[in-house]
Amino acid sequence: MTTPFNREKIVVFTGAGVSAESGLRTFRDSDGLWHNYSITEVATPEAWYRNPELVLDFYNQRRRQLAEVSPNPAHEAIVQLERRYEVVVVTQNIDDLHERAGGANVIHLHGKLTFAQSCDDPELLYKIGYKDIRIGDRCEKGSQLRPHVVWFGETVQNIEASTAHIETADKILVIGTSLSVFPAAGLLANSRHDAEKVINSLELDYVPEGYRYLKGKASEQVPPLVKDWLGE
Ligand code: BV8
Repeated sequence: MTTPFNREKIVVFTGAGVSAESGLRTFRDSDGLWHNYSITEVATPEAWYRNPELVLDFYNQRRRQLAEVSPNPAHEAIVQLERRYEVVVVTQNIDDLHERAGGANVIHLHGKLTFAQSCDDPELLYKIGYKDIRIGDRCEKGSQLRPHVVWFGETVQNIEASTAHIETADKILVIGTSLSVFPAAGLLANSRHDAEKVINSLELDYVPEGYRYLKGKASEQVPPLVKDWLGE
């Protein structure tokens, strides 16, 4: 039962697959990012210390590409849910497509490509949009800037806030993730037993217990589900 003031809550948990049709490569699909680079070369602190130029170039390329792409119908459909529900997007993605689609409440677990971070003080963040980060770009305390991205072996952000939202959600919609990265994927275990759970993906190694599986492309599967949830 919903009233204007205590609308039902939906948590939308997304991974790289929600942005695939916008033209951003996923990680583990056949043409995925990790097939051209190994994680240990570009997405770990050790990679940064070993070869910062390679790491900066990896993220500069992705940031430049992000400037050229747009949200797709899946991102846009998620925003439509805000007409009737309290919607919280918890994303593993570092792109800004949920925000550019108009999402009001987007929580990033693995950082944001459009921000740079001080190497000395991780709290020091600088909005850089789609600009490159170069060796020699420094924070106000004089240390080198790095991508504001959670690398493997680094602490994931916003875990507490995300857990609190998932625990109180009436519906959980998972889109475009292989659920292979932790602790992010483990957050879904906090959902209420009686919450409605739907997962969309092109393919899945396993369908999590209690989830209805919408197999197919996000831009084809998510808009009809949203229309159904909006009673249209
Ligand atoms: C931590 C930012 C410790 C960088 C990312 C062994 C077992 C379990 C865990 C571990 C382990 N060994 C190590 C770990 C921990 C490790 C981990 O999980 N490793 C994995 C690889 C096993 N985790 C960590 O290191 C985390 N930190 O644990 O710290 C710690 C503890 C205490 C104190 C201090 C430290 C940090 C992990 C964060 C890493 N950073 N991203 C960047 O983006 O460059 S992770 C990266 O993978 C992205 O965030 C991405 O989102 C995420 C998950 O991938 P997906 O989004 O799911 O993408 P994927 O390609 O895998 O799947 C795409 C899906 O979409 C597929 O299902 C496909 O079918 C579908 N799809 C494709 N197209 C479409 C589609 N669906 C719909 N429509 C389409 N069109």
